[in-house]
Amino acid sequence: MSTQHAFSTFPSRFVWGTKTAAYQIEGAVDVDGRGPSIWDTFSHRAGATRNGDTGDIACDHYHRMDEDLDLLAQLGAPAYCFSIAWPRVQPAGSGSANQPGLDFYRRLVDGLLRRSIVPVITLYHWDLPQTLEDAGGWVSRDTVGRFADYTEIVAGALGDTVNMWITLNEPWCSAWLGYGTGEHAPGLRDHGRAAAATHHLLLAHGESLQVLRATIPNVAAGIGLNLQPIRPATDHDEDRAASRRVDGNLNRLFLDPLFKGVYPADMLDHYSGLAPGLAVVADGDMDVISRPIDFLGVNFYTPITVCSPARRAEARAAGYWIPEAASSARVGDLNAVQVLRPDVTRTQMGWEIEPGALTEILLRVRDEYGTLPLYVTENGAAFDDYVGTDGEVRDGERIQYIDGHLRAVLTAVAAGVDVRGYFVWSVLDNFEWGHGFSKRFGLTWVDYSSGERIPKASFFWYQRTVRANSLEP
Ligand code: IFM
Repeated sequence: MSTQHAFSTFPSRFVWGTKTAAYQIEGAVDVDGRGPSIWDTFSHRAGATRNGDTGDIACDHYHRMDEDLDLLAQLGAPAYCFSIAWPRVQPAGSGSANQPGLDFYRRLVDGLLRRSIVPVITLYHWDLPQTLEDAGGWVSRDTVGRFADYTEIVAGALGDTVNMWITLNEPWCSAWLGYGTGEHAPGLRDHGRAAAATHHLLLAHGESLQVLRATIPNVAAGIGLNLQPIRPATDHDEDRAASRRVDGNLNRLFLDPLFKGVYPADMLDHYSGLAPGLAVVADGDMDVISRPIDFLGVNFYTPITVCSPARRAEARAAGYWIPEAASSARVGDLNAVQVLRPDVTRTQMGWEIEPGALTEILLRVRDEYGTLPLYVTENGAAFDDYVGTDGEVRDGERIQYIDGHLRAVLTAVAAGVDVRGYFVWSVLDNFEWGHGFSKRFGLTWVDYSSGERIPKASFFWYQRTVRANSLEP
């Protein structure tokens, strides 16, 4: 066997998949008893999203489910991860189930199984029922109990045929973009509330985990985190301290409680003056949060480089770009500024492409948090795709991006990390939150006026890769 061949072939039981989220694709927001979510409210607020786009129709997946299932079958990736819209199942976030909502997901699961595709469920991908937000949302401890009840309903309805469950997708985004920077629903800008939301989300994960275990024999349950290596712009102590703070907020604030049962001391200290902040932690909570999980989902897109605000001039002199807008939306009160490397290719999101950073994060999770099965539950890229005059979408940059990151996965596997699978974000172009429909992440082009789906070149490339279980040299 040649070195090249050994290096580009994946483990024999490697799970290939794609992933979507309910609000980004389903549309049909007022159909069959679905209640409003925080994203319905937020996206209809003037100026909240690019061009005022909303998920009212999105990819109309709710009505085009069969067509999308056939598309997934054509793709041939044996797993598909989708999220359940909580307000479809419990329109006001509590009380009895809305049967038509559950029926929709039953049809989806059955349709996947008929096509020999393994369903993977995310219980929460950001669409909190608006009624719960009106009562305090994730800042309120009460939402934790509501999430456990909702888990019980969904697990009871679908647990007979679905084995792999993700409790929360990227709780950092729910807490810090939703309650901290205001870029996401519900659009609040209050770091004290973001810290409290962080805790309640993690607690909800732990309670949900227990419900899943009690309801589904042999369940495989985990959580999906957006993890990013954070680099200091220079070796200067102040830049290193800034990068450590951002790492604390983005990575350790979630990894430490989940795996070590404690919040990082520097983050506790940093947020101690905020109300309600992490003062909401009660006795016993950390035991709930650190209940063992069966796998960790790693969502990875890009690394981040930061400098201390006092050292912008030095960072510029070192060659970094510091656009005014890049200041600190993401790294808000952390006394750090995001800087951009000028010599790096970016996606349409402006995100630096560095596949090696995925290897780095996978190794770090193993080295600092222990060996457990890992799945890359999201990875992909937005580019400025277009349909050519011949009707084809030639997205070579996306192929290159995914190929590079798959090679990064193989490097981690070769280093002994237990990476069990990889899910492309996403199978369809879809509603990219605050960016509306302006960013296309799909393996499939979606014409938002007609609903037509056109598989891109990356779709056929991924199809070949999955079939071969290896990368083309
Ligand atoms: O579209 C999102 C997804 O909902 C969560 N993870 C990142 C993706 C790309 O921004």
